Amino acid sequence: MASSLQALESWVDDTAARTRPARVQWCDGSDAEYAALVEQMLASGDLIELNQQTHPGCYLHRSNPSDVARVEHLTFVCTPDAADAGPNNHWMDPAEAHAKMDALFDGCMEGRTMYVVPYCMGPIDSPLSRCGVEITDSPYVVINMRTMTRMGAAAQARIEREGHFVKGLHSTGELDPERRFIMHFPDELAIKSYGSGYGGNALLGKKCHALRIASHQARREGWLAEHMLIVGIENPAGDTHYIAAAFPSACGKTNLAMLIPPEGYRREGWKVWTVGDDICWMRPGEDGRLYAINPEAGFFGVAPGTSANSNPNALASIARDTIFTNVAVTADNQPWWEGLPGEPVTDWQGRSYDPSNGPAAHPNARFTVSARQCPTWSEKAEDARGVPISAIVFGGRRPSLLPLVMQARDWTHGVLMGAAMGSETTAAATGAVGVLRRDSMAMKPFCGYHYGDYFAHWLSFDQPGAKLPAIFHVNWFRKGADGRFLWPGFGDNLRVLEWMIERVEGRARGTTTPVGILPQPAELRLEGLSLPAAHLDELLRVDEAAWQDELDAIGAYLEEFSPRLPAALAGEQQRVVEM
Ligand code: GTP
Ligand code: SPV
Ligand code: MN
Repeated sequence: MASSLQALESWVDDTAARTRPARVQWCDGSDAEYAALVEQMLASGDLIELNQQTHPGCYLHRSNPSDVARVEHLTFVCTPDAADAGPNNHWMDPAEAHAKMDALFDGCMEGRTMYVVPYCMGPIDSPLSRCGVEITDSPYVVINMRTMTRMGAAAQARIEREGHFVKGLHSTGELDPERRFIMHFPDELAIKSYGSGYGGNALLGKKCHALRIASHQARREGWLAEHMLIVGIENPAGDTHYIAAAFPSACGKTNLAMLIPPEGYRREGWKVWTVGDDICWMRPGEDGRLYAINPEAGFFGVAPGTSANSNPNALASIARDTIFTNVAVTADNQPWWEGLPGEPVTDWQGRSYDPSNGPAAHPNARFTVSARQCPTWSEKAEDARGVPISAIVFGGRRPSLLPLVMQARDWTHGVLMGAAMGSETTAAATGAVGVLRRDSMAMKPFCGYHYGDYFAHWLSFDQPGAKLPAIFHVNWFRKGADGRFLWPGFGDNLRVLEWMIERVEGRARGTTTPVGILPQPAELRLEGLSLPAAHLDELLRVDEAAWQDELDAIGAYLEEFSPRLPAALAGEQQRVVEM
C-alpha cells in the first residue's frame, strides 16, 4: 500500500519538477473544494455566473474560439509498433512523442496551481471499474472531472489499495492549435494532453482513458470498452431489458438514453431508465450474459437541440448545478441555445448576438451535470455487478438507404453490421460537418488499437456457453425527397426498441432480407403517430441495387484492415454479397 502511494507521489513530484507550478493541490472531491474552485474561477473570469433564480448553481464557461471540439488529427496512439495502432489511428513513436510532449510541458505551469485529481471510472466498489489520476493546471477540468467521475479521496484510497492507475497529464498550454496534441501510451497506461481545454481532449477520464486506453485493457482482459449509451426499458409487467447502443458523436446517444415514452406507452406503464449516455464497459458474467457498467458519473451532453420536445429529461437535469460551455445567454442571463424558446442577446463568444455571425450557441456547446440529477437515473447504475444487456444497437446518420431498423442473423453478422457503420460527421470534432464516413462501432475516434484486431476481439465473444445480446442496426436520420426526416425520432424511438424486445423474447417474426431481419410493417406499434404509409414503406424498404453499391463500399473499406481483418468477418461480408 505504501509503495503504491509512493509511486503516485514520485510521479507527482517528477511532473511538478518538469512543469514547475507555484503550488500543488491534491483534490479530495469535497463540496468545499468545489465551492472554492468556483469562487476562484468566477474571480478570474473562467466562469460566468448565470441567473441564480432560474438556474441555481449554474455557470457558463466560454472556451477559446479555436478550442471547441475534439481534434482527431492531433490525437495519437503511441504503441511501440506502428502497425498495432492500425490505419484507424494516427501513430507516433513513443520516445518521440514523450520528447515532444515533455518539451511542451517544460515550465508550462509556472506561477499556477497544479491539481492532482484521483478518479474512479465506474462504481467505486465495482470490480469492473478502473482508476486513474489526472494532473492538470485547469480548474475547469477539475470541476468537470468532479461531476463526470467518482473523484477524490475514495478513488485515491482504491488506487493505494490496487497499486495501479492510469497516469494522465494535462495542461491547457497556450491554446495554440499548432501546439496541441493528445497522446496515448497504452503500454504505459499513460496519457499526455497539451494545448486544449475542451472536454474530450482535456477531461482525460473520458475518451482518453475510458475508451482509448481502456480498449487495450479490455482486449487483454476479455471485455469491451465501447462508445455506447445504456438504457433500461421496463414494460408494464415490470420486466426490464437493458439495451446498449453505439451511435457516433452527436448522433443521439444522450437522447435515446433519456427517452420519454409516447403518450400511449406511458398510459400502459412503460418506463425508461437511464444508466449511461456515452460510454459502456461490458464483460461476460458467470451466466454467459454480457454485464455493463457506465464508467461515468455525469453527462457531458450536446446542448443545442435539447428542448422540452426533444429531451425533457435532459432539460430537467440541467436546471441547477450545471456547467455550461459555449452556450449563448438571454437578456435575463439564462443559458440559451438553438432549439429553446426565447432569444439570445449574447452569443457563445460573448458578442452581442448577430445572426450573421452564425448560431448563437456553438453547435458543439455542452452541459456538464451529475447523472444523479436526471429524473430517470437508474439505481442500477450504481450496481457493482452492472446490468445484463439484452440487445446491442448500432446506428448513424444515414440520409438514405439504411432502413429504420434491422436485426443481424447472429453475432458474426452483427459484428459486420457494426464494422460497416457509417455516419455523417458532426460538430463534435473539428473538420467538415455532414460528410459520410465509416465509423465502425462509433469507435473511429476512440478505438486505441488496430480495427482488424478490434473486430477479432468482438468476434471472440461468440463462445460455447455465451448468451450474447441480439444485435440491431437503426437509422433515425433517413430523409425524404424534401430533405426532411422520415421518422419522428426521439420518444417515438421506443416503438423500435419495443420491436427489438419482441424479437429478443421470440414474439415478433420479422422479414428476412439479405441485409438483415426487418420488422413486418404490422409488427411496429404506430398508434398515436401520424406517419404517412409512404414514409413507413420507405423506412422499411431494402433497395437491392443501391445496396450492391453499399456492399461494394463496405468490402473496400474492410480491405483497409487487411491483413488483420478476421477471415470470419471477410467471409460474412462475402456471404451477404452472395445472398
Ligand atoms: P456525444 O455526446 O457527442 O457522443 O453525442 P450523443 O450521441 O450523445 O448525441 P446527442 O444525443 O446529444 O444527439 C445530438 C443530436 O442528435 C441533436 O442534434 C439531436 O437533436 C439529434 N437527435 C437525437 N436523437 C434524434 C432522433 O431520434 N431523431 C433526430 N432526427 N435527431 C435526433
Ligand atoms: C464525443 O465527441 O463523442 C463526446 C464529447 O462524447 S467529448 O467527450 O468531448 O469527446
Ligand atoms: Mn461521445
